[in-house]
Amino acid sequence: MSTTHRTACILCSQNCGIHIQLDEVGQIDKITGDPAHPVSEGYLCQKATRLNYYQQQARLNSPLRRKADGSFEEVSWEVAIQEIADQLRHIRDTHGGKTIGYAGGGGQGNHLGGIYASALRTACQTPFIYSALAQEKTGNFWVHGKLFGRQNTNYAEAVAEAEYVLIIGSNPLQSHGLPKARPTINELSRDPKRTLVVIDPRETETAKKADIFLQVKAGKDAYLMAALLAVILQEDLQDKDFLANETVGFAEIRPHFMRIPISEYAAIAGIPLDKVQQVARGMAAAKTMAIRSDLGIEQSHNSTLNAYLARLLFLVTGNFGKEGTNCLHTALLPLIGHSKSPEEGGVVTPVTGMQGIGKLFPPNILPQEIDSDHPRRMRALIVESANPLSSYADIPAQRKAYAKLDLLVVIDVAMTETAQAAHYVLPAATQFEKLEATFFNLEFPKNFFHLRQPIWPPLENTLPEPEIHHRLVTAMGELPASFPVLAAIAKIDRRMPALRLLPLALAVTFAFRPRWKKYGLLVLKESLGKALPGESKTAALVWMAAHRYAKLYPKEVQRTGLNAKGYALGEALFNKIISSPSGTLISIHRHEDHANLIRHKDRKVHLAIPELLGWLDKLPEKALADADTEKAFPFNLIAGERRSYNANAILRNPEWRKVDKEGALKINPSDAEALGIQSGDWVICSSPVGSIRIIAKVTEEVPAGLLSMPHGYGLAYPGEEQPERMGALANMLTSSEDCDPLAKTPYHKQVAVKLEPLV
Ligand SMILES: Nc1nc2c(c(=O)[nH]1)N[C@H]1C(S)=C(S)[C@@H](COP(=O)(O)OP(=O)(O)OC[C@H]3O[C@@H](n4cnc5c(=O)[nH]c(N)nc54)[C@H](O)[C@@H]3O)O[C@H]1N2
Ligand SMILES: Nc1nc2c(c(=O)[nH]1)N[C@H]1C(S)=C(S)[C@@H](COP(=O)(O)OP(=O)(O)OC[C@H]3O[C@@H](n4cnc5c(=O)[nH]c(N)nc54)[C@H](O)[C@@H]3O)O[C@H]1N2
Ligand code: SF4
Ligand SMILES: [Mo]
Repeated sequence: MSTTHRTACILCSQNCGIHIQLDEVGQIDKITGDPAHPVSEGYLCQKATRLNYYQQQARLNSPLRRKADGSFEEVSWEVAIQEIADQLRHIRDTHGGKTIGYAGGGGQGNHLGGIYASALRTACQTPFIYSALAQEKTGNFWVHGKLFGRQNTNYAEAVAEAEYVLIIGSNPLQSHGLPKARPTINELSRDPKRTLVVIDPRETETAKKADIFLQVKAGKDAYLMAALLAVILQEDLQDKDFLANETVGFAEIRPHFMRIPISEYAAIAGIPLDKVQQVARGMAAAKTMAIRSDLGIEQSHNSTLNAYLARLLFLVTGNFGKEGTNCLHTALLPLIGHSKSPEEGGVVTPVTGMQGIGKLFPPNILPQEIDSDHPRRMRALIVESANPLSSYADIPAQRKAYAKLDLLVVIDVAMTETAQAAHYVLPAATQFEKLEATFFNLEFPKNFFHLRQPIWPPLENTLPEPEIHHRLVTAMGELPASFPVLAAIAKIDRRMPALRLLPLALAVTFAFRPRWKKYGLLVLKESLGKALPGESKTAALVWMAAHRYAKLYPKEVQRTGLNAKGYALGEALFNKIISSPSGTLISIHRHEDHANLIRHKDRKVHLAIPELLGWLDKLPEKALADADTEKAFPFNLIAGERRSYNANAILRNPEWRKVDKEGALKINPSDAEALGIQSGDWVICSSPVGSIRIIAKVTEEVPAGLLSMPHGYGLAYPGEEQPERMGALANMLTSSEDCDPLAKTPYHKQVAVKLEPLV
């Protein structure tokens, strides 16, 4: 008999709700959109229908240990866990916890494991989480800390409602990044009363839908955004009421824009002056405006400054906190934290002295943190649900550095490039074999959460990550494996939650065993978790999060239809979540309360960021410096475009791709002609770091001098004999040092390369 299961797509942060239909033998028959999902409402893109290539891929199914000759041998879980735990304890006790690093923690569909990993990090005494987010969003987070008071404030963009929409450095028709991206953009494009402006150096699918397309010179967005702001302020078009009532610091920022030579900056950005004026005036005049930005300005020159300027554009025009604009949102559990600056006593890394942003550290400094003579260089690295040797910058430098680690542990579902370099590889259950969720619930005014039940049991000899972390912590001697008394109390507690027996029992336990308190999440998993129905043990975390959220936002939670108060509201929210297989609303906010989400004490936006205003003032000098360095490697490569058939490094079997199997390098016809290259030719693309072989596609989509290759290609797969069918790894070309001075986010969108035909 066939069965249908409700879950979510795990290939991008939208996590669209899906139905997976299984045939009689339990294999995937059909994948369709789930109309009951509160945000995606049945929407799907072409990638989701290929999820069988995730669940049915060549899997890891035994812990592996590296032998002296470099090959791997299978070992039991007991042996692997004890040996890893002993080594971690030894490194911690000999060199200090700060010589241990943790990388990854969750991709596009799985965040529970990474949160349970906090217990392992506590046992290791390390504050160092290296994350993919710290190679894209940390510049934004730093700016949010200054503007809104905390680095873990974030905003939703009302692209579906706004009258005027500016998309800068993003291609939602391919990458999504907003709910139901394709119909949303198509509707906006068709509506004569609304305006879509796209800023991109490439004529993308989204740019083709734009009313106004500003084909900016790659890496020059800071000049363009500064010019847009300068037009608004020099023509006195700013929203004076909003600035007076809801912000502070406008008088400080204004002079920096009043002196900007608009036509010069427009010329540097490659945009005619009248277009700059048209867009600036259009934004100022629009009743509502939303701005959506992404990697095109984050993994790009002036990254952190870009983040600031993009936000100032909606702030000075008063498009913040109102319907149809950019609005802060809440989160069931924030994905990130807030790091103190080094001056305030915030932790910095031993070798490079890098500060945390949002409690995260940037992958770009990893090679230097490891490959060093510093006594507190990194000696152990635990990689979970990430593949640094494909997705972090500068694979050659990383490879060299990882060889110097005393311990590299990889927790993954597949034999990745990073796993191949590890001392131990631990096989995880897939995201459809365990309870899972993401904290990509980033919406306003209505926010939601989707807890997904497993469809299959874990493949034999694999484990869900929370179990792996618990076993490691236990083997390190930090915590028992189980808590029978608490588990018994939890059973009663679930029958009569109003008595609050479990919180009381936990408080008493931690009073007698203070050491256990810092592992509270694991204790909760083994007590409350065991009393939850089905395979929901790790929902203990969601229980905690639901109580926290209901306490912080009681009215907003009640508006979703829950008639309870205080502790009972937390219970009601938790029950709503675990009994909603398609996901459910967790809050309904009101725009009139929006200012409460600003974390500065005065509930105002603090516009002035002196560090970035200083950076803005120096842009003219930077333009001159850039002009000198563009000779030896004459092309500018966009190293990591989102296309129809790439999904980060999640799907490894190249068969999953229906088109663009080799992951072509796009090149303008004039450049192709000058080099004697035609579509389908193989070329060598080199940077100062390394070189790749890649197939060329001649297209007007990129202007002369610009090249574009996809992200997520070049992954090894068992049985795949022809390496060219897998495409090329973009990060063979990127340098770990080519990054933003403040956030250390890589310049993946501006990699200087040269090209030669392959003969
Ligand atoms: N199909 C697919 N979708 C995905 C993913 C995937 O792997 N595949 N990954 C997901 C993830 S993790 C992320 S972070 C998002 C990223 O989503 P996006 O940021 O939208 O995707 P990208 O294609 O990397 O880059 C966006 C755009 O930046 C443009 N760009 C390049 N250089 C510049 C520049 O100098 N200035 C400006 N203004 N634009 C520039 C590129 O031409 C491109 O159109 O996508 C998510 N969605
Ligand atoms: N040059 C260049 N580099 C880039 C980018 C670019 O545009 N250009 N984009 C960057 C961006 S925005 C991002 S987000 C990163 C993404 O890069 P990563 O953070 O490395 O994440 P993924 O590519 O999603 O890889 C996820 C890994 O998780 C594994 N996995 C899947 N399910 C599970 C599971 O349930 N448990 C465990 N333990 N493992 C699992 C997969 O097999 C895969 O190896 O890449 C970045 N790298
Ligand atoms: S890849 Fe497509 S179907 Fe999957 S979550 Fe993203 S937008 Fe939805
Ligand atoms: Mo990303």
